[in-house]
Amino acid sequence: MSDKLSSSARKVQEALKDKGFDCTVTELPGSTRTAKEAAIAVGCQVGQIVKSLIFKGKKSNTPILVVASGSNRVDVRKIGEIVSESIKMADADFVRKETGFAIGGVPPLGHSERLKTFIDEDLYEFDEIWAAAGNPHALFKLTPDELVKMTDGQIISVKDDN
Ligand code: 5CA
Repeated sequence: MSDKLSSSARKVQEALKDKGFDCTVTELPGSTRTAKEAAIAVGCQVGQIVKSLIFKGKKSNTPILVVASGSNRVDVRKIGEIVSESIKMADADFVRKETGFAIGGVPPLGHSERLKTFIDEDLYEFDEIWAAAGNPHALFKLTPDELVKMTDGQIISVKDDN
């Protein structure tokens, strides 16, 4: 029941409901702080975990959300080419400010501001995937199509092949 969720997870559950998604946030006893821990907690492959990573333009400071498969390392050069600016990983304070959530629980929706978003094409290898839901114990299950709809992101290759 959503009234048993902690406030950070409830924020995500409400964002899902407001946007018309029939996804249920679950808070688990074990840690879901990392993609590996999250995969163990729900019994799926690491690749099925959606990492919601915040980057920023080195000059503009524009926040960029990359939702990546848990088994992929993001190649910042690929994203940088598309946005025509070098980007770097954001620090914890920037993540908190731009999303309203702390690292380890950043969800793909429900942020303070709308974020320019890129989606890892490899997530389409799976019928079902799992995303963070506000804190390092909360997840929800969704489909890649739902992820695209809820983020309005662009599907690209983000994987660092090196
Ligand atoms: N709940 C899990 C599974 S959904 C989760 O949020 N995983 S995550 O990968 O999306 O978020 C953790 C990510 O935050 C790490 O992969 C790492 O890229 C990033 N991160 C961890 N520590 C820091 C830090 N100090 N500064 C910036 N980014 C960090």
